[in-house]
Amino acid sequence: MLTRIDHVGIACHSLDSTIDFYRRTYGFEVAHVEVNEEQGVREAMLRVNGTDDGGASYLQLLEPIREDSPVAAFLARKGEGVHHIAFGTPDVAAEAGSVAENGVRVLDAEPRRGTMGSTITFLHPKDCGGVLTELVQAAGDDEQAGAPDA
Ligand code: CMX
Ligand code: CO
Repeated sequence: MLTRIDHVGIACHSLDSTIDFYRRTYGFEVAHVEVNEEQGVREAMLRVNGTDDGGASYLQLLEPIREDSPVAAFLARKGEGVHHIAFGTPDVAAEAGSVAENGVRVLDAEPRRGTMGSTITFLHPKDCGGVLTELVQAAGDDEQAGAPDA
C-alpha cells in the first residue's frame, strides 16, 4: 500500500545554492539536512506540506559527496534535475516484495537507511517507465506498522 508522495529527489551540484533558489522562489524552508555516506550524498529535505510525523511530502535536494555515487553519475550524464520519485508506505519490505512479484527489480536486497530515520529501497528505472523509484517507510510510520527489522 502506497499512501503518499514522500519526496521528489533533485540532483544538484551545490546544495547551498539550490536551497537558496527554492527558498527565494517558493518560500520553502529546510526541514532537515544530513549526510548519507552509504548513498554518497549530502541532502536537504524541504517540506512542501504536512508535518515531520510521517505524513509529509518533501523536495529532497541531493549533492554528491563522491564521484563514484549514483547522483554524481547522474549529474555527469544528464546534469541537474529530477533524479527520482519516492512513494511513502507503512511497510517498505512488504511493498518491495509485492512490486517484485510484479516483475520490477528491487535494487536493495534489504531495505536501507534513508533520511530522518526512514527505511528505503529503490526500484530499477528501466522497470518503472524510466523513473527511478524509491519506497520509503518514514520513522513516524514505524509505530503504526510495527517496528522494522532494520
Ligand atoms: N532516473 C532514470 N533513469 C536512470 C537514472 C535515474 N535517476 N539513473 C540511471 N538511469 C538509467 C540510465 O539513463 C541508463 O539508461 P540507458 O541504458 O538507456 O542509457 C540506465 O539507467 C543505466 O544507467 P547507468 O548510468 O549505467 O547507471 P547504473 O546502472 O550504474 O545505476 C541505478 C543506475 C538506478 C541502478 C543507480 O543509480 C542506483 O542504484 N540508484 C539507487 C540509489 C540512489 O540513487 N541513491 C541516491 C539517492 C539517495 C536517496 O534518495 O536517499
Ligand atoms: Co530519495
